[in-house]
Amino acid sequence: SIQPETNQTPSPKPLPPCPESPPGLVGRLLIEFSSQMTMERVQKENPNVTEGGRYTPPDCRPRWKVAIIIPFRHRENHLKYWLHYLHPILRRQRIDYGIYIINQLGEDTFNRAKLLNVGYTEALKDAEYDCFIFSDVDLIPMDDRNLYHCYDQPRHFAIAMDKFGFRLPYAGYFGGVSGLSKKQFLKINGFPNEYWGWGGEDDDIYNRITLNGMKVSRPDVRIGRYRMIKHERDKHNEPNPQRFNKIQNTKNTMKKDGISSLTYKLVQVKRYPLYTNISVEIGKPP
Ligand code: UD2
Ligand code: MN
Repeated sequence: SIQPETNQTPSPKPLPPCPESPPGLVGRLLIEFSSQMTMERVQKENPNVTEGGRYTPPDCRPRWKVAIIIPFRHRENHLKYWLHYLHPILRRQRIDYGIYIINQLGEDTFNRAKLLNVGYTEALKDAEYDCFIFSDVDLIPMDDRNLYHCYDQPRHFAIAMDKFGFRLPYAGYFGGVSGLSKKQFLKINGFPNEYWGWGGEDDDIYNRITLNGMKVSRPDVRIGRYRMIKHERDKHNEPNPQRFNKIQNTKNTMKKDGISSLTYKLVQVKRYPLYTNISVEIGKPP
């Protein structure tokens, strides 16, 4: 007969929601950067990550779909450690995630916040993410209870870094690793595009959050600990002398300058086993 068959495949059992505190977390972790790291090794360690650096827990339904966005240029060695440590942590945390490396092409002045805006835009072309975590490539959490998903308020994850004596350097600090839901990100018009070079962009983002009536949420100080891989200041990322002035003006600039005004040239999207690399031209300071 040509009748379509019914009951061919039994529909899969609906998965239970992922637990709020995932079992199998280990707590405090030993993080070091002295052993040799190779991409081959990291790939072997993470066979269940799918192409482009995607993963979804097999045994539960995650509450968030998380794009992890990393601003990048010439930090291949740091990236290996980041992938080595983070993939297993995120898996234990039962996070549904994709890893996006946003690579600034050329040698003009670096622009971290603009790259993060690009990451937000490009990740959404890939999947319906509703949570965005923005991480430096050189920052590794020292505790897997620091859960990489979104919260009721914009989240600051990297609150206790080794380089700051494991304390928050100042109350309005929002650098290193932060996370916003799609809704929170759009509410602040994304991040500024006009901070070229080192510094200030994280303070501008903090201002956007508070000026829009939100407040920053943070983990417990014993859990929000991080190691930063030691490094020199990169070439073409000199401290931005305009940063002190600019962070006084967020209230006036944020409506015009942000995700609404973002322009860039997408050059290449390349999917590697453990991450997606997005290479872009973002221009240079005026
Ligand atoms: C601090 C903040 C960082 C940001 C920055 C000021 C910490 C731990 N982090 O980082 O979030 O606010 O100050 O802009 O305090 N990068 C490259 N290639 C480059 C330059 C930068 O990949 O040539 C990326 C990379 O992901 C790096 C990040 O940008 O981790 C921040 O730059 P940094 O590590 O040089 O600055 P740092 O450690 O002072
Ligand atoms: Mn750094």
